[in-house]
Formats: sequence, structure tokens, C-alpha cells
Amino acid sequence: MTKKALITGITGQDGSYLAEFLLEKGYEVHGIKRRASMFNTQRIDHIYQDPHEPNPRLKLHYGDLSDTSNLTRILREVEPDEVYNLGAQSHVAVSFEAPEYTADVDAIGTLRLLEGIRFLGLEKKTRFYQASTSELYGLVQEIPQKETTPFHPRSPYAVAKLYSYWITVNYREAYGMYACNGILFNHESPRRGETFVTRKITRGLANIAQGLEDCLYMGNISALRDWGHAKDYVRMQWMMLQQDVAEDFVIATGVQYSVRDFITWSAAELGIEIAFSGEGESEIGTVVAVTSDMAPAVKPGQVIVRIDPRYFRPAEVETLLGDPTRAKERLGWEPQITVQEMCAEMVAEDLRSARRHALLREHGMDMPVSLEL
Ligand code: NDP
Ligand code: GDR
Repeated sequence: MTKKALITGITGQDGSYLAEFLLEKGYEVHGIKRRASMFNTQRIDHIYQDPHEPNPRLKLHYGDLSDTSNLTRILREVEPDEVYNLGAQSHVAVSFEAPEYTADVDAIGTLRLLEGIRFLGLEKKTRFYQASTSELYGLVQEIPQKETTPFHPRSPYAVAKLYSYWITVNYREAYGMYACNGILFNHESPRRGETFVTRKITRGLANIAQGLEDCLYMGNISALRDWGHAKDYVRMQWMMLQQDVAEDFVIATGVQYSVRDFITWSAAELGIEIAFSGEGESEIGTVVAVTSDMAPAVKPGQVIVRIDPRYFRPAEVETLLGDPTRAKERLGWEPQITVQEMCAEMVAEDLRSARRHALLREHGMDMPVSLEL
């Protein structure tokens, strides 16, 4: 029997990699996409299957995590073997601007799905994965963070995700559902949203290299994160639903770097040597040398990184470092892509795109580069 999976957030970074992964495994994949005024399926266009062809294995449904009847109807239509709840207002800084919406989607959205599964009598059939997050640890109580580390969320996003974490545990305990949390530390890729820090850096520096932008304006570049590759992490999401007993797992690399480090590596990928000086809001990143032809627009002495307090958060998560021992021991999971390899892949992809833009500009076909981050 072909297994059926339902993915909320299929148009996002993780949703797109997970859909690819499950299609390769032979699943019939259903995804929920939001209605938008412009196309929003760029990350999954390459796996799109024409619904007019016989037996397409990828099917999209319009929906929203804020709409109970819509979610229940989709669950009834699909009767999925596995639900991956990846949909969310996933930006921490934005959650301070839109806390109520974030709670509705990121907290109550999870309840709507779990209750829909129960209401339809699918609780013994449908396995449920919740996209939990290292942001739950927030103000960290223990280093490194593992499954037993106490939580202290530091943003409306993290507080909403804390509700989702516990409601998932609660449905497992109360109704015997196979429901589990993946507590995932930051994971990135060339498909990462442009306003998250890694992608902002790789895209911004590639644009600067090609003369499309002058300077990267950053927030707290001393923040420390444990970054992995999204491809490695979606494999683990699937593995978590294939066990005999549902359990929660930390997924991380166990290695931590600063945002400043990530800027330095990204610049180095473009042949730009950069030095940081100054402190706090006055810190700057200055070009020391340019050693390749990938950055024709950059000159030594140029300041290409500045701090803009606009990007500081009302409450910051300064440091996160995960301990993935349980995932390694019980599931045999190991990340295969290092953060430096991932950084190189992201820079290469963003450089390709910046070069295309620069070429169009050279030929008078100027396309605006979106700079508002
Ligand atoms: P993205 O922001 O790339 O994707 C989020 C997805 O959720 C998009 O498909 C988005 O749709 C969809 N979405 C947003 N709001 C709604 C809504 N109201 N109803 C339905 N769908 C909605 O996130 P990632 O792929 O990076 O992350 C996947 C999940 O994992 C998220 O829940 C995130 O919070 C969590 N997480 C992510 C980590 C990371 O480092 N990437 C780490 C830990 C947890 P659209 O494309 O239309 O915007
Ligand atoms: P995070 O990711 O908040 O950890 O949440 P993000 O990449 O946004 O920030 C990481 C760290 O970098 C600092 N930072 C900046 N961040 C952004 N976005 N823009 C900047 O200009 C900037 N300058 C410094 C931040 O302050 C922070 O400390 C991500 C999301 O994917 C969540 O959905 C997920 O749950 C967590 O990772 C784990």
C-alpha cells in the first residue's frame, strides 16, 4: 500500500526538502499551500506533478493553519498515514511584531490538526510530527541542550511553539497517539528564507560582490548558533515517525559558531578577506583583501558590514548548542553536511543569482533586487 503523507508548510524550506524525500521513498504526498497574490510554490515547482496526468503523487490543497474546518476537511479527504506539521509563522523577530497571529498559527494551529485527527477517528492510524525548535530553550539553563533541558522561551514565536510542544506530548499521553516533537536547532540551505541570518548574509555578500548592494546591515552578530543543513534534518523528521514508540528528539550538530563567523566564511567563499573592528553598534566589517574575480565590485578598505539596531530583538537568544546524542544512539542519525560545506553551497547559489542580475543590469534590463529585509 502506498503511504500517504500530509505536509503543512510544504512551500517552505523544510517542506520542499521533505516532499522530495518522501516522493523518493514512494509516498503519495499531500501539501497545504496558502493562497497568495503571487505564486508561492517556487521551492516545489521542480517536483510539481500535473494533476491531469494519471496518478500524480504530489497533490496540493489550499489551506491555512488558522482555519479549523479547512484543516479537518483536508484530513478527512486525505486520511494520511503521517502528518508533518511544518507550517508556521517561523520568523522570531516578526513574532514580536505579530504575536497574536503567531500564537494562532504556531500554537492553536497544532491543536487544530491534532484535534482534527482525533475528531475523525484517525488517532490510531495517523502519526504526527511537530516541528519543535531549539528556541524553546531560549535563555539556556544547561550547555549543551538536550531533551531533558528545561525550557525558557524568549519570544512570542517560542512561547507559541512551547504550547505546540506540550499539546503534542499531551495527545500522545491522553489518547495514545503516535505524536512526537523534533526539537530542531537552526538548519539552513540555499532554499532558506531571505530574511533569516545565514541567507541574508550569503545573498547580501553575493550582491555586494556583484555591485548590486553596498553594505550588509546586521543585528547581533555575536549570537551563537548550532547550524545544520535542512536536507539532513528532514531525513530525521521522517525517521522519527518510523519507530515502534513515539519519542521526542533533539536534532543538532553539536557544534556552535557566531553570526560573525558565518559572515567571515561567506566572504571568504567570494574571495573577500574581512576584518571586524569596533564594538556593539559601532562594530564594522572592513575588506582587507580581495583574492578572486568573484567580487569585481569590492575594493580593499570598503566597509561592507555595519550594525543596525533595527535588527536587535526585544529579547535575544544569545547562544544555542544542541546535544544530538539520543538521536545518534537510538536512530543512528548523523548529519552528513558540515556548516562550512553548507555555507559554500549557499554562497555559490546566491552568487549565480547575483551574476544573473548584474548581467541583466549590464544589458539595460534592470530588475529590482529586493533589499528590504
Ligand atoms: P519556512 O518559513 O521556510 O516555511 C514555513 C511554511 O509555513 C511555509 O510553507 C509557509 O507558507 C507556511 N505557513 C506560514 N503561515 C501559515 C499559515 N497560517 N497556514 C499554513 N501554512 C503557513 O520555515 P522552515 O521550513 O525553515 O521551518 C519549518 C518548520 O520548522 C517551521 O514550523 C519552523 O518554525 C520550524 N523550525 C525551523 C527551524 C529552522 O532552522 N529552519 C528550526 C526549528 C524549527 P508560505 O510559503 O506561503 O509563506
Ligand atoms: P533564529 O534565526 O532566530 O535563530 O530562528 P535567525 O537566522 O533569524 O537568527 C539567528 C541569530 O542571528 C541574529 N542576527 C540576525 N538575524 C536576522 N534574521 N537578521 C539579522 O540581520 C541578524 N543579525 C543578527 C539573531 O538575532 C539571532 O540571534 C530560526 C528560525 O528558523 C526559527 O523558526 C527556528 O525555530 C530557529 O531558527 C531554531
